[in-house]
Amino acid sequence: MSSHADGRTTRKPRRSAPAWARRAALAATAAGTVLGLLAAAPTAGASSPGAPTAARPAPTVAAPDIPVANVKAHLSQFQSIASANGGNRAHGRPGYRASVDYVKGKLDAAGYTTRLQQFSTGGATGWNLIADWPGGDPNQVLMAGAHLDSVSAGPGINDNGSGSAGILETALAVSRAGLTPKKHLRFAWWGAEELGMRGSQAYVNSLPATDRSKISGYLNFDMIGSPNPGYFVYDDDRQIESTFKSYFASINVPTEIETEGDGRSDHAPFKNVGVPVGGLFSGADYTKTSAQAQKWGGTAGRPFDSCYHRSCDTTANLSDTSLDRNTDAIAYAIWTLGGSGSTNPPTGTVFENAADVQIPDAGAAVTSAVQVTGQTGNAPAALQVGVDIKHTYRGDLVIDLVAPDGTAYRLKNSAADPAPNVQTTYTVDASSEAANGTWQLRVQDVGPQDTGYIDSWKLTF
Ligand code: DTR
Ligand code: CA
Ligand code: ZN
Ligand code: ZN
Repeated sequence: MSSHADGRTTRKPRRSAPAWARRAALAATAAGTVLGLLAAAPTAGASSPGAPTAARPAPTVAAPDIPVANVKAHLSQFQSIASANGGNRAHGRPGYRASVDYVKGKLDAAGYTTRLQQFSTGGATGWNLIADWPGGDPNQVLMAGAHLDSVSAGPGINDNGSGSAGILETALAVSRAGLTPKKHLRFAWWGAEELGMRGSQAYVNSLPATDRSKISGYLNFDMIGSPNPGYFVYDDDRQIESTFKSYFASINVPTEIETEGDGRSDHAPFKNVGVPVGGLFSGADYTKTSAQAQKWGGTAGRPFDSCYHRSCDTTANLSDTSLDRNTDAIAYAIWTLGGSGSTNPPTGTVFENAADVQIPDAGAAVTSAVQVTGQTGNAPAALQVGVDIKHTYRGDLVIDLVAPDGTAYRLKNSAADPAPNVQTTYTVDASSEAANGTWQLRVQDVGPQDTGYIDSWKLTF
């Protein structure tokens, strides 16, 4: 337990080993891609630039078990918001914007770069909330999305508070883990889906073709907590589909292909422009068959969600099991499809500075420089920035890479993240920068209490 001048106290939750261990085995086998946080192992004493060093790959890490209680806490917030705003969270009503503000506040505190995209439809103003996790290859963007609006008839807790809360808690888990995936992660909460996917369509329409082609996959989550649940997997992109199927196979839950889905949720605008899509669905107002009840439990002859688009779509209209399984599947897909960064030591020339630089508590930024020489042309589009900072509360730290011409690239935002140390490798698109010159790592501690120092950092060309 540590305490801070502002009264913050932090206790690191203990992680349940068995579930985590099971997922570690899954991540290492089923998906064929393993996940590693590449912790650059600083070379003792090497401070002269240019001395080639190789980073040792860190052990692979599996996706975390997302606590379903955290997901339900977000749903309770959505319920309270609806209750305080006319009973719904519909497009054009105050409950929708209040829902956006709640989600945005959580993400800003967790170190995401967020933005609101405004659009008009149905005679009212709507907003999409877009949240980028700093780092990762900007040319390979993995997106996860869910519509945040409800129908006007009710609070929309399953449709689609469940998907919205599921990707929110997964995004917060990414922050808690300090994940540095190979791909750039982007999360999105859509407006006006119930009017016909208007928010997600506005987003896709706003994307230049070059940016669309950078989206390696869009994962959609619309209704993932239905009270009489089915476990449906979208069958659009084979890799995404098999990733989700691998997860459910690992927990011995059979799945079916989602056949109703085409065109019926926010993946449609992405699919229509050629982006690989996938997602999960627990069923709406059509009826669960006897065969389905045999494999999934629940009640045959009844709808998967009998409160679909009704006022009874409240926090009482949920299956915790469905919510838990589907949210864990979301995390597994983000960790797996997001990629690990290389688990092999980076090749190329390494420029390192291992001199310790003290970071003043809640004070001015400090810098550590490396002199890059002997390179030709510009820096790479996937420049590897290995960082080793010892600090007792990494959430206090803001970290930038500063190119020789002064251009700053944000590597890490401050966040409510009590874990110690930043020992990871960031990937930066520095292709517009001349390689040779003085590069700097700039670090600022913006939070009271807790101190630390730059132990070492390196650039690999
Ligand atoms: N249109 C969605 C509910 C819905 C119905 N079928 C599917 C299939 C796949 C995803 C979502 C849906 C809504 O009412 O928000
Ligand atoms: Ca869980
Ligand atoms: Zn709906
Ligand atoms: Zn929906």
